[in-house]
Amino acid sequence: MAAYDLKGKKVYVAGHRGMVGSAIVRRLAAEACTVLTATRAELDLTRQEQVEAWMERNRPDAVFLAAAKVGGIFANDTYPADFLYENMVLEANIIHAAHKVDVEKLLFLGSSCIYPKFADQPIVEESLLTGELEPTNEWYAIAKIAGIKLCQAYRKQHGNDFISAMPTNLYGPGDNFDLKSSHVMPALIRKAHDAKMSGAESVTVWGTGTPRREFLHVDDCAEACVHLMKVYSDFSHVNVGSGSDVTILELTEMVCRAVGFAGKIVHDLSKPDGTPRKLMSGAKLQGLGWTPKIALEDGIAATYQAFVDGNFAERQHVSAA
Ligand code: GFB
Repeated sequence: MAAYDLKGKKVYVAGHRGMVGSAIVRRLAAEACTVLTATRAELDLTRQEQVEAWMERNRPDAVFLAAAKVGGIFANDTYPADFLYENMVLEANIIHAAHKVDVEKLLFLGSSCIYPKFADQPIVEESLLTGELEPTNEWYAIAKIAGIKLCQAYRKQHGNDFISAMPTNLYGPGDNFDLKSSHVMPALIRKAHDAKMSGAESVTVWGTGTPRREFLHVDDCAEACVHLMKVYSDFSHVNVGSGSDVTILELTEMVCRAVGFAGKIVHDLSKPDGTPRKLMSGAKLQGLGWTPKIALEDGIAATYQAFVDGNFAERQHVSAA
């Protein structure tokens, strides 16, 4: 398989303000390429004419499609229309426009929730579309499956070198710490931190704490995406994970240790558990020469530090205004 060289290339990162897109931009600083970005005010990715005009003007050689409407289990379950519509439209706009301006290579980012709720573990890429989806996030999953299929369809019909990567549950700097819309990791960091600061006796965890999740630091994910962009060119999507999972209760205990909160953990059983387990097989990506580097405990400690620094910077900003 011929390697794709990023040297001298114009590389568009769609979604550069998000956690994944910003990590890809950080990682691309080590490559001899020019990174292109556009803010939401400059380019609304849900408007087809704007996307096509921007692509025509800027003519990127390569595209990382990291733009998406994302959220945790509660947001996914509460706003199904937003998650389905916005993701389908923006990925269709970008992929079609990339085809029209002859983008040499495009990497589309999906999610491990594309797989059936009760898929055999660890989940191999071939499990796609072999069973019912998890109801709390089927809308987002359907949009992401459509993205994979678009890349495959443009490869099959037009020969475009469009590939897809399916990351597991990601965390790291730049995450969303809003308790209603966030994923579990930033939510637990915020809750444990607030409990420590206020001297509260307990933190509340949604659901039973028994679901298992696989977590990957976003810098590892960015590294994997750049690696795939360089070495992979084929029809199938590729899983991007850490290779091991923990229960939500174990995760809560790890976060509490990192934050320094020693109180009780209580459960809010009115909130959903979601899928019982989604540990992906990383065999395909390993076979392509990539393994993750950041251990979960180290990643949590670094993310907590970034959260504290961000909170501090925000307070300084407010008091200076
Ligand atoms: O991270 P999370 O929202 O996403 O939730 P999913 C993971 C697990 O953590 C669920 C539990 O069992 C939650 O009930 N949990 C415990 C919490 N406490 C909390 C909390 O305070 N906040 C949150 N958010 N969860 C999402 C999908 O599924 O994962 C998306 O909805 C996407 O489509 C993303 O695939 C990666 O892993 O359940």
